[in-house]
Amino acid sequence: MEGPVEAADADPREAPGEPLPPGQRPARGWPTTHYGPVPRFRPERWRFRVFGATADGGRHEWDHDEFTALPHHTVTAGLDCVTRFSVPPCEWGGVAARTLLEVAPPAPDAEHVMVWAEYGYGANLRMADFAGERTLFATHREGEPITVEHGFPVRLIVPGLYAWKGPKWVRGVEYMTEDRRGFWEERGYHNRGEVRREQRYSHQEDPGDGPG
Ligand SMILES: Nc1nc2c(c(=O)[nH]1)N[C@H]1C(S)=C(S)[C@@H](COP(=O)(O)O)O[C@H]1N2
Ligand SMILES: [Mo]
Repeated sequence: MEGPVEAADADPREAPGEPLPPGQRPARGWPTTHYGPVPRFRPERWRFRVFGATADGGRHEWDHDEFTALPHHTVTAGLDCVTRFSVPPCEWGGVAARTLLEVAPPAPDAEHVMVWAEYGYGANLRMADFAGERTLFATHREGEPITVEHGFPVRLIVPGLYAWKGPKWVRGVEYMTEDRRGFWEERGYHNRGEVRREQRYSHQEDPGDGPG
């Protein structure tokens, strides 16, 4: 049975020193974890795109100056890798997913999104998780621009979900009327990935958790 859709942002770790989520251990420093090479940022070519099931059927596009001029929000959150290390909470700054939903509204039946990064990496999210008030397209960490290894110019932070749900080097968001698995979700990770519930692997999915 599909339960009521609640955002995963009830992450208790809003402050440093909170206990780690179940099954996690502290990371040493801040490791760099990703599949494939680190992309080069070309500001003149870079665009952030919102497309798919938009309210007006069109697509929205921002260059780097336009994207970074969108309203700035901060969120305190850690990173929880499904391979069991956790990076303690820190302050992220950037563009709230809710801001994007306001300036580029989705069609009413768009209940899922795919967040696309360089090289075709994508992570699918429920619209309810994407629209959580702490979901952030981070450009800054502790007031400094994030480094290229950690996702410059833009990475997604989704408090409460495992960190693979937060692509680094984001290039766009696709609003979807039907769910589709992203890069790691196709390779055995859980379609939802909620940290509190240790939703690590696809074999743990209940009916309704994934597109099948
Ligand atoms: N584009 C892209 N984003 C990605 C990944 C990736 O392979 N490609 N890996 C994810 C995983 S599994 C983790 S744990 C975090 C790690 O972020 P960090 O390197 O900043 O610690 O990035 C996530 N974002
Ligand atoms: Mo990860």
